[in-house]
Amino acid sequence: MGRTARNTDRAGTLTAGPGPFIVGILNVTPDSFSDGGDFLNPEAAAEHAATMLDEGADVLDVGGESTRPGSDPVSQEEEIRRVVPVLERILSVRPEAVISIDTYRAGTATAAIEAGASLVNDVTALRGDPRMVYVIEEAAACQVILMHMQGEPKTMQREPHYQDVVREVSDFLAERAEYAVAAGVRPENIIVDPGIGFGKNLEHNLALLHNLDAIVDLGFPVLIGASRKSFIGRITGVQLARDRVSGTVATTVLAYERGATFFRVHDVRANREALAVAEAVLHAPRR
Ligand code: HH2
Repeated sequence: MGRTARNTDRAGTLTAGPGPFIVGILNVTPDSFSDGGDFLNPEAAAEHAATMLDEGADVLDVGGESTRPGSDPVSQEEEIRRVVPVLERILSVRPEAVISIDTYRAGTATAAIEAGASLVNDVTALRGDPRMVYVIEEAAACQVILMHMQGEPKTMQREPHYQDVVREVSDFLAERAEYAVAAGVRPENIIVDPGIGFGKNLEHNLALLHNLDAIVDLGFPVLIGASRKSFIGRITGVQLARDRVSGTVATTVLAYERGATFFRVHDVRANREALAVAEAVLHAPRR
């Protein structure tokens, strides 16, 4: 059996359990906001991947283009050149790894699926490349993360504006999920994400986290990607992104209590431990 088939079989059962699932971030980029340049070479990337798996990551999200505010896009060729050797390397040493590809380009997703990825993390929610929905639909067991973003990375933080951020984000995600299903994507393969920090100011991020039930009520598993983001620095005063672990853990626990089940994080161990404690408390009997 080929690697794709094996991984997609496993991906099909990934969300069958209740979670929570930790998605470890692996940025193969020179310019990501907190770990840019750390894992550009496939060996260093595979080593970090193995550490995250050992610390309890359920999925590894591999990205070859930074989407931080103000970032510039790279070409599809460059993106593929960055991520495919890393996927191959990880799967050669850890064949059990479940890998997500963080891309909005159909060509990159196809190359990554061929190399063994079984999830596609699309920050444009299938708007970035009209062929993407068919890539997902054809790889029948491939899961897709549909994320909300207002604007595009280059300019999205200039003046994000909403009448009602919670309603607008949940309506958008409902519409994108409907679009995917109409094109043949299986509903059970869809994960939705409010896109913390993507065209949102502090107040917008807090409103989404506090009212997460509106997104959970859409009926799809919800992913939260708040790890080390600048709104945590705004609240805590912690300047260095890699030092924002405690603030990140607070978002993980609160979002889990509100029904999110996927957590895209840099610091796997801290978030895994916090979730274990949160799960234990939430499963204790109530009187
Ligand atoms: N955030 C980032 C990138 N991809 N994908 C989803 N689904 N949700 C997110 O919140 C999300 C995401 C940005 O974080 P990071 O990968 O650490 O940085 P960069 O975009 O600079 O590589």
